[in-house]
Amino acid sequence: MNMTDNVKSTNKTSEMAGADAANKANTTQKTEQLDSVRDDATNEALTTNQGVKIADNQNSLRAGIRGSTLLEDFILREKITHFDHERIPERIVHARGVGAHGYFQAYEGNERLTKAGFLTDPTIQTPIFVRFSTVQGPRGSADTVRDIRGFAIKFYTQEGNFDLVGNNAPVFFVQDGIKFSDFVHAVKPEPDTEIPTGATAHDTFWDFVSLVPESAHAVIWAMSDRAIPRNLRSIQGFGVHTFRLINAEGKSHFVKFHWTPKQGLSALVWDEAQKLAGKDPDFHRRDLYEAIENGVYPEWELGVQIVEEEDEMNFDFDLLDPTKIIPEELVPVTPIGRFVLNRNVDNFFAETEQVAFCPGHIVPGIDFTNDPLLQARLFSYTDTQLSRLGGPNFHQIPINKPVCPFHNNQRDGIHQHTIHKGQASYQPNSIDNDWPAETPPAASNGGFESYPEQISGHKLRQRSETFSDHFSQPRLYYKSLAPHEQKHVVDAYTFELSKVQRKHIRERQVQQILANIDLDLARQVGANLGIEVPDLTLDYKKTAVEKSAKLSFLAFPPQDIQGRKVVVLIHNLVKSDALEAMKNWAIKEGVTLHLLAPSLAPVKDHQDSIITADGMQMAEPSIAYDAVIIPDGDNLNVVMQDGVTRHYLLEAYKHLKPIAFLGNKSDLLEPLGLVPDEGTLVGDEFQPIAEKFKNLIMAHRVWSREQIAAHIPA
Ligand code: HDE
Repeated sequence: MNMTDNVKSTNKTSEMAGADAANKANTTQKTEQLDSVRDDATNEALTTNQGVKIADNQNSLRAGIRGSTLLEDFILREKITHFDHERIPERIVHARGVGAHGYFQAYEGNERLTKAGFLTDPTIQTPIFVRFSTVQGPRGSADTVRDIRGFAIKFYTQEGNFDLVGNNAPVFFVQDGIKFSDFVHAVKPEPDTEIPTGATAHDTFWDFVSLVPESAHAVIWAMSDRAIPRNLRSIQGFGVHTFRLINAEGKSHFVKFHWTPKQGLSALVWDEAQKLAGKDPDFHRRDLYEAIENGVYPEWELGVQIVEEEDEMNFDFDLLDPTKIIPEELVPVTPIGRFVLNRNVDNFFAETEQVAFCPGHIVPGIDFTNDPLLQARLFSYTDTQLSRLGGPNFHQIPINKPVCPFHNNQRDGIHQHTIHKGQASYQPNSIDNDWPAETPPAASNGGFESYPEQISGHKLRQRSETFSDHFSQPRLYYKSLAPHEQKHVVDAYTFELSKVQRKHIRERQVQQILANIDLDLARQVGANLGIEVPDLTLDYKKTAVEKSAKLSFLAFPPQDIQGRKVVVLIHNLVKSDALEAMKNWAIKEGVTLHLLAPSLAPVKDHQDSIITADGMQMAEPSIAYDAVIIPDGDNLNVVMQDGVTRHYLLEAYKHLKPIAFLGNKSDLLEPLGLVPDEGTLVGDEFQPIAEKFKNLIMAHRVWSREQIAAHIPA
């Protein structure tokens, strides 16, 4: 195949990821991908929902050719009635989401912790369904807003469904479920105007959190890079609450669940996040979908922090307090398994929208603790499905159905799918020999038994004194970040609070919350907002850990650059020889390479051969890519007069992306007022700089450029 043919065959899906993906991509034509996969597409008659064949699907039944429509038209009525009810209430929180299927596989040696079969048998691949979400925005809101991400996993185990309904932050905004609806009302769009969509930068949110110091820890996570992830493949997940694992001998350990992406952690820069919200509101869901379609299967390692029961009270915070982490210096994370997402949904509504998670879905070998937030969640999730999915039978919807058998005496109700047979729908019964019968608890495969925790005390509405330190851990978080991450936190508080109309709310947040977290943080934000921070000598509580390595992104570098996206800006007279080397490199590294031209008009290379572009620069902005390559060409100086191309380069530079100039053309930066630096590579050919380029992409951003980039207009 000559070079030009090769380039011609490039399309959006053909340059993809790793050996697997390369094979897959080579055999998958774009046209095939566009083919429908519905199973009734041939030889099936169009019918009503009652199975009646439809003779005319174009015209309603009329009284005369120009007469009124007849109420009798059962086909029209059925069709419209169904359509009228196609939308169901969206989730009150976490409405915007995207899901995918995959599997979980346990590592060896977990028996000492739990008897749960899916966690102890490393030969089983347990099917899972994961749904990622934002919290604040409605179902149609943008993906890249600043928000905590939900990360819910349904494990379809042989002992029943286990739902790990977590977030990408390890702490929550309130300590007690009775405050949840107050928090959500404050964070949601304000009730009088329904503004803002998908944002916390408004008065009611900051009013609430500045009055509720227990929120300080979750808020600082939300003000950090954690809340603007680059994609959903590179976020960590946390179970937040302390749970129990129970082994076959009935011994309990406290655990906190963590899951960490093999891809490493990475974030957008705030300017990118805001622009993407307009230019590609589906940025995260598109990325996840494309990665899975292209065989770049995202993977996480599931781990637990394990605390012996007798150590429960040995920390300077309460294990039951969901606003606290256990620093990994005190209790490291023990890996217990891994999971992979390898299949996209066939139908968004049926799967992603109808999936119903509930922290109360657990299996023998796992149990709850008395965390007052968790206890309230156990009620809320099933309750919310009653209005969202229309009744108590939502477990019969295919995406929610256990894969193991389930039998009981629950009957009827809205949307009952099962035709139950027989007379006895109660227990005990003698008519059916008492079936279905109870299963006593056992070391394995037994019935569920709650951990017999001893409980005593008075009935009261009171929070334990051990829940009262609200500032040590946000301080720990801030102190543990790298300098550039700390700066992003300062910028985020500044941006958000600048949008708050009421001065007293801004002041309260800076003077009473931030000053208690860290005076330096408060002063920086205060200086930006014109708020004085008094010279306080705060009585900082001394804690066992003052800095924790595993809180910064720097602790989670990627192992490779699989699934990253690199753009090549092609143009007329481009020296296309270099494209071959780039293409081979992209396949080897599992990188998506997109050739973008100034327009969709055919591009002719230096040998007058046509190169097919994957898209045009205006429609596929640099914010959607990880790095940029400018190949050489005799027309380059003319191309660089174009506003779109200039902006392309300017933005890529501002957003700290690696840029490679072939033909040693880094002087193209000069007219834009930009200076070459360690993130701008030059070379005659691509091959000699390929390894350096890879390393820059691995580092994700050229952080050393950040100070200079701040002076570039957005
Ligand atoms: Fe949720 N939460 N939540 N939440 N939550 C819901 O359930 C709730 C909390 C989380 O992709 C709702 O089915 C209460 C913590 C995720 O479908 C609702 C409290 C954490 C998702 C609900 C909390 C979460 C939800 C809305 C405090 C992290 C999306 C629709 C007592 C550990 C799941 C639904 C999906 C969804 C209630 C606090 C995570 C209303 C009452 C803490 C990831 O039931």
